[in-house]
Amino acid sequence: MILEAVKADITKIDYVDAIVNAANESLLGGGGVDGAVHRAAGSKLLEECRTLHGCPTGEAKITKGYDLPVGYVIHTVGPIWHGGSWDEERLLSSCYYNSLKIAADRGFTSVAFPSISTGVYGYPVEKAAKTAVSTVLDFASKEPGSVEKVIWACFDDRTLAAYQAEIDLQKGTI
Ligand code: AR6
Repeated sequence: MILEAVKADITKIDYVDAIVNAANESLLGGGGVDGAVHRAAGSKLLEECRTLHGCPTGEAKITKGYDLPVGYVIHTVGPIWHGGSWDEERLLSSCYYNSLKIAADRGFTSVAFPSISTGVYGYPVEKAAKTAVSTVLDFASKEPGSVEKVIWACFDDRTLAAYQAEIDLQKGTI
């Protein structure tokens, strides 16, 4: 498994099979990365999302990418941070695991994630990065040979530094 953190607008990434959207349970759009994904994909994305009837926190659903440079968007709903005692870590981990499961089932080999939950939803970025990287490595050990490359598209330097540090730390342990 190749893990990379890059500073990028995820809607511009054109070299993966799918990008992941940090959505809300309605799947009908919002601000942050969700707003950017819907703007870049065009109104057909919202039309398809309406047919999905929402998505519970921690789960994921797939749509086409429409006007995006990638073919597919995997929409997942991260937890809102309430201090850490409300199952946030397990739910964030589920977002990554379920998104990768969908990707693997479709035969995708590369996926780009945003920093799920660390914007409007308030999850501390260092904690989120730890859970994100460990879940991806756990997935790779359970489903070897499926998804080969995972990229985090980070919007700012602090987020990039957090994911880069976790990748360096956890890659050293396997
Ligand atoms: N590319 C990559 N990262 C981005 C982009 C982009 N174009 N735009 C923002 N980010 P957020 P959440 C970063 O708030 O915390 C929405 O309204 C951002 O700087 O997008 O999971 C949904 O509808 C931050 O580092 O997602 C939900 O209601 C990260 O993406 C809610 O926000 C996540 O920030 C979800 O909140």
